[in-house]
Amino acid sequence: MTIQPQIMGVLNITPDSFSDGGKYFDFNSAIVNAKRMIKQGADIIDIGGESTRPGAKPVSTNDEIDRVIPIIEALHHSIDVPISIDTSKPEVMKLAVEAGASMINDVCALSADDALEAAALLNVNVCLMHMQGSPRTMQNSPVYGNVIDDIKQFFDNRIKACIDAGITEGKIILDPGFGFGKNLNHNLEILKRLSEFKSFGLPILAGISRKSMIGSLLNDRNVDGRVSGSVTAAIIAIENGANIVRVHDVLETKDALMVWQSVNQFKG
Ligand code: YH5
Repeated sequence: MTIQPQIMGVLNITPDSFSDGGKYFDFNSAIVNAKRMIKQGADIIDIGGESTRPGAKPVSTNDEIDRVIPIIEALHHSIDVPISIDTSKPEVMKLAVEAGASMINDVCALSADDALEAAALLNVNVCLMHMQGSPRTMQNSPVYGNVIDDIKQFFDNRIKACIDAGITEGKIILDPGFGFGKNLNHNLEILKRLSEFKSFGLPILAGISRKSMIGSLLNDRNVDGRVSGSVTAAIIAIENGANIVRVHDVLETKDALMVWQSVNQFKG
């Protein structure tokens, strides 16, 4: 029996504009937001302290730790859904899992020095995301031979690297990385052919929510106007085999998922 699709709610921890004394406000609003997403139907909370948007400034290891670890600790003691840590840094992975995270979500697919070894030792689920290039340069005219074949090749290489490092294959989740070194046509092809990544026999995660792909399809709509487009894309991803959708708008995605599931499970 395949398990039901899961909703991963995004919790970005970035400093607010009141930098002195702002930490307290940040902490409280993060906890409130996480609890709100769980009430709305989130099955996993993905906590990230570094923005991976094109052109975003890198965050130091210490700053990332200071942002995310207290929040993971507090949530671990007050919620019962799994916590995922969105990081590429092995030190952050280690402290996050010690604080209660049970999944590593790495947009660099454990390519940083010591990341494979850290993940193997921590023995938690790991999401391997495909990215072409680096966050700074990835959207400068990305080119593929064949986008699906290239991503499959990447998954094959990273799965092998994980297994060689001692990571249990059953703990791996694959993510084609929408918007990470992909133009609109690449993103559309990946969404349409998402089921082809099921050939690895591993769960698929899709993160499309609010991304510029949705903005482009809606006449360059701003981020706030991308909810319906994002929900539609999440349901298409699920229809095409995604096991986890990473979203900002949990309530709206959950509504759509419940309607989809009712039809899907109907035996007339
Ligand atoms: C992902 O796809 N994405 S961070 C640009 C936007 C909107 C949203 C306004 N972490 C993924 O969400 N982890 C991010 O334009 C991720 N898969 C996984 N596994 C980027 C993001 C975003 C970027």
